[in-house]
Amino acid sequence: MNQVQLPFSTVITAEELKGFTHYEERKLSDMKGYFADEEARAAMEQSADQVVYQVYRVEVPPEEGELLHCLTVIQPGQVAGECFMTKGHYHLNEKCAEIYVGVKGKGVLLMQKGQEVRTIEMRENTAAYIPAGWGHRTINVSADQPFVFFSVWPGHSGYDYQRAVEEPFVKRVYLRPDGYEVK
Ligand code: S6P
Ligand code: ZN
Repeated sequence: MNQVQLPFSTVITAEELKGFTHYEERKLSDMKGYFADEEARAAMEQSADQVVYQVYRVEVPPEEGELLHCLTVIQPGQVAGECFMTKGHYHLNEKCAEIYVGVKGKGVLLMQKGQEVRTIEMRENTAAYIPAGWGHRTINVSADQPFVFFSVWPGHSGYDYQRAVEEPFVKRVYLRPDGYEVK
């Protein structure tokens, strides 16, 4: 039976989602195999197991008709020049789209469907639409500021992280003296 969902609100800030009920963080040690230079990642983890990104979310039933939402904070940093990023995933339900809204900083939203790859640069107030069926990952392209964004997606989307491992994103994002490069 569906949980009774009463109206509620949270407050989006540049640091966290005030009123969040669940917090998750991904450190360098959780990102084994995700960066191109695995040796560099392992060496960084040994010297300091930095937080790469944090996710603040509110408990909502993961069911059709509900809207899951959260705030992601990606810290500034690079592994051998490759910018800190999320693991990235597909949604199990290929009919579920997603919306990202930039809150602070500068990021790149990388999307992939088959051989097709698209990127959207995100800043504060950018509202980006991830169509159903596209794998998605976000990358912080600032040298020194966190990249923060808010996401909303259908409750029955599900997650497929394994697919993003088996069909890895074909583009990577590197910090450059004059900005960033997607290659
Ligand atoms: C969920 C949405 C985001 C990510 C978050 C962390 O559908 O796309 O909230 O979960 O940015 O990324 P990842 O790839 O570790 O889930
Ligand atoms: Zn998603």
